[in-house]
Amino acid sequence: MRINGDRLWDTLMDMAKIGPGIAGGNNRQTLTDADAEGRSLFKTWCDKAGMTVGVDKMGTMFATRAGTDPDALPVYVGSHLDTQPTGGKYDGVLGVLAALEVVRTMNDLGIKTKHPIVVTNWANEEGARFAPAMLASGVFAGVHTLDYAYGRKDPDGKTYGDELKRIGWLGDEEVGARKMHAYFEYHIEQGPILEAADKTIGVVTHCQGLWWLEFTLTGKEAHTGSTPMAMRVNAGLAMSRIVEMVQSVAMENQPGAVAGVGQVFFSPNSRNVLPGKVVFTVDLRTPDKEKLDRMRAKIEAETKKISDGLGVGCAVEAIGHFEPVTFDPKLVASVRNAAEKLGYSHMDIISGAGHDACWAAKVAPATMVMCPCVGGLSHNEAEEISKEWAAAGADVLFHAVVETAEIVA
Ligand code: HGY
Ligand code: MN
Ligand code: MN
Repeated sequence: MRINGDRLWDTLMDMAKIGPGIAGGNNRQTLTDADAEGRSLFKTWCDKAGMTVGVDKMGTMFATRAGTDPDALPVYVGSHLDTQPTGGKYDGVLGVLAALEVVRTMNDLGIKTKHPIVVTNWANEEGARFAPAMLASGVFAGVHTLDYAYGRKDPDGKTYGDELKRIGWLGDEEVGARKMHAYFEYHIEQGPILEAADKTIGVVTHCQGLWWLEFTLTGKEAHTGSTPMAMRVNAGLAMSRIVEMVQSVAMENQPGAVAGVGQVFFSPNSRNVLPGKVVFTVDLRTPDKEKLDRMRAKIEAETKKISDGLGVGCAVEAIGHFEPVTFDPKLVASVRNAAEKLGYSHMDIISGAGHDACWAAKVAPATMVMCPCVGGLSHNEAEEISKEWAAAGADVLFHAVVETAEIVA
């Protein structure tokens, strides 16, 4: 039993037409009109596959294929359709559309399972527009309140709650009311390990933990031309020294730790005005909980020395966090056995990127399947996978999901 790789690939390419980027990828950021369009297309496909679509108060979509036992908790299979501003065509999208392909294949083969199957599109996995990442699955797992989530603002000051209403995808289901028998997520690796090892399947045993630390530095707006160097309260200089220090802390903690800065805001952001305010986020990750917290403490202690030394005000707020995750050994084994049975090369792997599965794992047995991506590149419009890789991971997902959902006929 195999999925239909051509149909999966065509479905991926159809979705990729919505919210196109400028360099072959996608810009389908959460709660934008492009996201709304992608959601509608996904719902059309789910309706055609005979599924019933429900939406919760965070806008997460749940498409149900009935099981034979209405009392049996469903097996959830999903990921996210929202993308980074310069995202690829596969990050998240592959997991949602491969889950749809699992159902389409079950329909083709007339497979019945005891447990229902629920194909899931989590809202705002990326956290690019509204921080933190995995916001909707975080509310689902009870990590964030609905009010906190609704109040999250994008760089233009728009709130999550208002934007969800505006695009017409505010659902009526209580977030987290659904109970899961198991959760599976299929995702591109977003790193170089599988391709370098020439393995087709990643059997994901763990996911590394994360801190997103938002730094607000307060300097003194002044003329970049007429202000003597000794008179400057230079928040931009403080930022650059902190970014350099963060790099050193990560390098001191090799192997198995990463840290960096992807987003910086200068205010007033004028070429000839020293910034009065600099806001940036440090993204810090490692699979080792003790190391994660030790690195955070070191970065914050060093930051104080740097900002005090320059007379720059400094506030640090943790705006995102999850501890390293251990996925469910039984489900991990079902993925490994499926890869073995199907004859796909595979290796155990720790996920470098965060996923909705990290929060699902707090409320249900959860695990992931991974396929390689070309050059390990992701969060870049040039993100690429092969059609064969896409289909192989979906085959493994299909077998692991159907086994967990208990075939009846
Ligand atoms: O940040 C992450 O790891 C994910 O791509 N949102
Ligand atoms: Mn993703
Ligand atoms: Mn991503």
